[in-house]
Amino acid sequence: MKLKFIYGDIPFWRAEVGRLALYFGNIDFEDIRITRDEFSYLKEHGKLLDGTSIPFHQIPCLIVDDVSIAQTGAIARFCGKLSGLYPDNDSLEAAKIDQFIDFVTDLNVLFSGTNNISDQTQKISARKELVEGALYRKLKMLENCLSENLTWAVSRKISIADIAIWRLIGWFTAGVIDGFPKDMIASLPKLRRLCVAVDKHEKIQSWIQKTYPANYPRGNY
Ligand SMILES: N[C@@H](CCC(=O)N[C@@H](CS)C(=O)NCC(=O)O)C(=O)O
Repeated sequence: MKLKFIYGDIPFWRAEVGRLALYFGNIDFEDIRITRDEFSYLKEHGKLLDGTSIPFHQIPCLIVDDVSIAQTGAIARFCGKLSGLYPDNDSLEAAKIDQFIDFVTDLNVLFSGTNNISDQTQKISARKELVEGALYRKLKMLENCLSENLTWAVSRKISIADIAIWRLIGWFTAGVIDGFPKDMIASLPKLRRLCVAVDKHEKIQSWIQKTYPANYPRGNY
């Protein structure tokens, strides 16, 4: 099976959850990082310049032989099944993981609402309100869903849920989003512990060395 993973040249959670799942399983894939111009083209045409289909005109997209698969969650599950970071015969365990992936999407969508505010002062104030209100409320829910006795979100072993949570929280707390403070999860110890554990994992560290720019701001846990 030939795999091509298509996304931009940034370690955004939507891409990292799939790329890292493949890397964890030592599964060969072509890590295609498109340019801004190529992104504009695919948004308009639903394909790459070489004709590769991009179903919903969005990335990430995974090409499996000649079949194009879209949607972050679908790709993450597919890659996770190949690598053992997602079960292929335990529906309950799978659903437990799915709920976290979907929750990470919800958090992302909550943030995205502030992106359309063109006035910078209004944007920052909307984000501050979000961080202190709806977003923090959601983060506390996430904290409450984590167990005292487990390092990882779902079981005694790392899954695609942990990778998705780690990268989204890493982005939120890296100090790269205007209006988002670096100490956003300071009072959420289980979430911090999970993020630190993912960040320290040897496979994650090796991927970071291999693909992240030096001193890339990964977040504050
Ligand atoms: N529902 C999609 C959303 C993906 C998404 O919004 N991707 C962004 C890049 S991070 C994109 O392609 N935006 C272009 C657009 O929506 O036109 C998923 O889960 O993968």
